[in-house]
Amino acid sequence: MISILSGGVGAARFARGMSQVVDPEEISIISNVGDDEVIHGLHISPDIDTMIYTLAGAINPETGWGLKGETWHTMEALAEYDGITWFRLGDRDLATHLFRTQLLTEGESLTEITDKIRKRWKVKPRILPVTDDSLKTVLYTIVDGEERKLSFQEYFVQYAHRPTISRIDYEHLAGLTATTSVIETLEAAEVIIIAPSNPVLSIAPILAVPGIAEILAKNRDKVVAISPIIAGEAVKGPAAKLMAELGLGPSALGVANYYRKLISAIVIDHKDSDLKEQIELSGMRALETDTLMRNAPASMNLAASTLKLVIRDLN
Ligand code: FO1
Repeated sequence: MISILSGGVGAARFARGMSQVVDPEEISIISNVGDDEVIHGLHISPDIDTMIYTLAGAINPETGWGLKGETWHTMEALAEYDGITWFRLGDRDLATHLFRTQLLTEGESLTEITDKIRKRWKVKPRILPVTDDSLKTVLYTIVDGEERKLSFQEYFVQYAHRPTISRIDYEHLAGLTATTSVIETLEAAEVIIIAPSNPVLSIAPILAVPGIAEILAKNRDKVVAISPIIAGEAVKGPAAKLMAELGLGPSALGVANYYRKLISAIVIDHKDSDLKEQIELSGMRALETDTLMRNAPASMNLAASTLKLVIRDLN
């Protein structure tokens, strides 16, 4: 059984590769929900939807989010009202948000609803939101000498991750719990993989949920991460910029150090071979491979190499 701690686009491409190298029913994806947002009264779960659409082969390949062949009539009509259109919801994608919101209103949990959405798209790996409670990532920036709080999607989409970030926090942590399915799944996992997602934006909210980091630390020999940073740059999004702003070191070494207490091994790109020795001196094994998932075979290769690394460690 393989568990993958996941953010959005990078994690989804990796999970697609993994589901081609092992039985997809052996895979459980533990999804970040810190990016979730309510817009137009609709509950949007971007990381869950990106994962489901990617595994279903329905993702828009250009953006990495939303559906391919999507139409935008609703957004066009909304623009006529001067409504909120900076967060673009495609016509067919809207059905997912309407469905999720309706069932949440009727009292179903995000875990139950995610499973229904997964089945509608005939996706085999289980997709588990890390919590059914509300968990919100918020980012702080300084504007005119004053701290200003941004929601995740305001930072990421509305301001195109341009603001300099001084700190990141998670709202509603008090009293929040991981779901029983997540705890049981992680406890039973033979291998736990931290996907090549943004460590501070996508993985940190999962690790902030009480109990999760403890399970990883306890099973450190089974936990491996894949660096989303190659040669000091993020493949997509602001991972390198944010890690630099937060003083964490925008490199595969920075990623390894960030996860040090939780992982026994890390997969890095060939381009970062000069960092291998330093990572290994910090007490982790490092495997060099091609980590850029430019197409489906590249995702499969990365998944296979990652598995080999942990399985060799376990034997
Ligand atoms: N990302 C954008 O850059 N612009 C958008 O308008 C946008 C809309 C959107 C709608 C539904 C959805 O599931 C995801 C969407 N994303 C959009 C992507 C998303 O907000 C981020 O990529 C993730 O939250 C980061 O993991």
